Amino acid sequence: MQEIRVTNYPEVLVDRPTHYCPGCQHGIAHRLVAEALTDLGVVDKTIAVSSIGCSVFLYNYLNLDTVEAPHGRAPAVATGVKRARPDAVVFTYQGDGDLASIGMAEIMHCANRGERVTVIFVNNTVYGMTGGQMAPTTLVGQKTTTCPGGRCLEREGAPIRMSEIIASLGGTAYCERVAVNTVKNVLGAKKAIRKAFQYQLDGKGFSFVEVLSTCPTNWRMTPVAANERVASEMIPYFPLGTFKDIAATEGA
Ligand SMILES: Cc1ncc(C[n+]2csc(CCOP(=O)(O)OP(=O)(O)O)c2C)c(N)n1
Ligand code: SF4
Repeated sequence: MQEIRVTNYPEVLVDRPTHYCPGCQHGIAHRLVAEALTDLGVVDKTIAVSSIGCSVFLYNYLNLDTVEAPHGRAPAVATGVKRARPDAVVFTYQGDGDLASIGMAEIMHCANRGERVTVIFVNNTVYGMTGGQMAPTTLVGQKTTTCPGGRCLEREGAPIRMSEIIASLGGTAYCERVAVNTVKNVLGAKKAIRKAFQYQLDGKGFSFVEVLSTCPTNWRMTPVAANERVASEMIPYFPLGTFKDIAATEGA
């Protein structure tokens, strides 16, 4: 079989085989982060904080100084890194199990304090790495290994919409939810990620981008069907858009 090599990628993105499953969109999110940092010319002063989940190996794909945080604690680790190195561009990269479950307290307080860090939140509605258990973001009726009959509203409550919560906190400067299921949405996601880093560089406050993402393996779907599910099931419940932009409210 002929090997297909992609060559027009930013230097900070490492040329190596991926461990992500076919159709997983973590790779697209990695590339968009790499492009945004490259466009802004801040690769050399960026420190990533990777979390626990399928993206635990973020440092294998992005040639950046990286700190590995315990499960859910990336916003607390990023707080320490940024306060120790205020000139660095600091970001966390977290899944929905990591950020919205075990790490719920850390993300809330980090945003509320207005830490000058950026959070890339990859929401695929399951715990991917550990075998597809129910996450706080699992949709009502969605079958997972811990709710094989589907998430039940009465029993497990409604899926948590993190962007809406983060936008309500005083320290948040910018909060947007994006998807990478179409070319148009990928371009929108790139713009949002770049803007989030720009706000950090401008010292505006905490910036947060939620990326709706697929997990074909644990959704038990083909990559194509999983991509279609983003539009048919995820976006109706997790609407795309800007939930807070301090520049808009300041008239800047
Ligand atoms: C303290 C602790 N509890 C539980 C785990 C097991 N664990 C590893 S990854 C993970 C869930 C990750 O899911 P998510 O954050 O949604 O990321 P994804 O794998 O879907 O990208 C869990 C529960 C752990 N590593 N450490
Ligand atoms: S298990 Fe899901 S989130 Fe993890 S690499 Fe595979 S598709 Fe991606």
